[in-house]
Amino acid sequence: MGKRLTEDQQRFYATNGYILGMPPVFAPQQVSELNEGTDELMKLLRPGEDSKEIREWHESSRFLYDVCTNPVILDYIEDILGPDFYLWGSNFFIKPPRSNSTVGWHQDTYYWPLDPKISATVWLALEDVDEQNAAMRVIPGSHKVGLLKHSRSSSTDSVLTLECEGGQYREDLAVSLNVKAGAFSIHDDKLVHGSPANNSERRRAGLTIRYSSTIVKCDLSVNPYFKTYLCRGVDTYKHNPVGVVPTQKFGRLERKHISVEEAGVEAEKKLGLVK
Ligand SMILES: O=C(O)CCC(=O)C(=O)O
Repeated sequence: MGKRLTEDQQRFYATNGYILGMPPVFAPQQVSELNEGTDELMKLLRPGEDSKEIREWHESSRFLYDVCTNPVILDYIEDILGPDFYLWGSNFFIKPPRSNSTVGWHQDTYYWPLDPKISATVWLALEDVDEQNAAMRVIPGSHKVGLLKHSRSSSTDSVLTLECEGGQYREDLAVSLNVKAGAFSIHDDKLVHGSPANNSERRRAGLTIRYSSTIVKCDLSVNPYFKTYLCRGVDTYKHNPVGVVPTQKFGRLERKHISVEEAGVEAEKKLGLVK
């Protein structure tokens, strides 16, 4: 038994690469506050920007930093990543009602210049999310097949442009990660996942929070802005720059973090993802 996950749940995660069904970490009143806080962050967006631009703002907004370091969430991550891990990423995936926006099948690890591949993502629901309003879908066990070939998507509706090439995974096995407001799922960085368009009249919104074991090192030549926030344990490796905890409640982050998607094909080559 871990701090929060039973042995069966830990085994399920190891086998399938995801876990859900944990009790909500935020009660209804707190979910309202989460949504109000998210609205405050949205007010900081400039004309032409949308919620996708709110990326790594836990570095500039104490409100978001506190959500990302919620002790109950950290207990779950400790059960998965072990005693020493840091927070480094956060971003929103919001699909308004009747939105064509999709997320193509991908492995997070393809996007991240991180090594070794020992990271996990919390997908925290800001409202009830299910098949009707485009919950995230995952291919159970696909985290074990290794790094898959990705190519740049020509679909204009996909929020992410690097997508797994077809034929490498069993789409027919996909499972919908239905999550109640204030609850969350967790997925492995190598798991194949994506999400369809939101054809419902309900909004669909989630906050993703990314954590890595302290042994994980970022290639700063790809993302020079990478910052870590030790959540639990000790960082004996000291591989990465350490971030400063924000003091203002709501603030923009002017630095743009860079994933392999933005860094382009040169970074893909450098990281050995393509020849
Ligand atoms: O929310 C989604 O549709 C996709 C989220 C995602 O790709 C991720 O959490 O890595």
